[in-house]
Amino acid sequence: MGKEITFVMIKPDGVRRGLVGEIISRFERKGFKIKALKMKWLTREEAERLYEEHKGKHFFEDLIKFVTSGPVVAMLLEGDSAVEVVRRMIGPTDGREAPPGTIRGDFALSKAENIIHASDSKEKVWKEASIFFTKDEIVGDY
Ligand code: FUP
Repeated sequence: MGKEITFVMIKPDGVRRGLVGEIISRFERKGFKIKALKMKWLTREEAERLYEEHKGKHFFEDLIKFVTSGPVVAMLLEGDSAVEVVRRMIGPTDGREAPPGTIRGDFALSKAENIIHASDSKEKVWKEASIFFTKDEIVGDY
């Protein structure tokens, strides 16, 4: 509860399909404040750091290839219970099962290529954010 920051990344499929504006718009309309925003093409090392917890799993290699296949758009969003609320807005991992109204439910038909990533715990937010942002790239209150 209370004011919180979360990390979100629009994956290469979301960028390629021209969904950046649509996705940012959903978060803005919901009431989240953008605290940092950047487009970046991840290196293999950065991608491996982002998905460290999945190292060794059968889908890891494909996941790294996919997430480094084009630029991504990363952002920090601030708002009440941001981690939990944003996770609910993106929906479950598999786009085929994600309910309509969620970002994955509306735009993804795959488990591997599912448009968007968002931190699933407060502990992960700064670990993931530090791959993209330095402290001075996060804006103050406005
Ligand atoms: P999520 O937190 O919903 O992004 O999902 P996970 O952290 O479980 O997985 C991270 C990414 O790995 C997913 F976005 C897509 C990919 N993945 C697969 O390709 N196959 C799987 O079986 C599980 C995950």
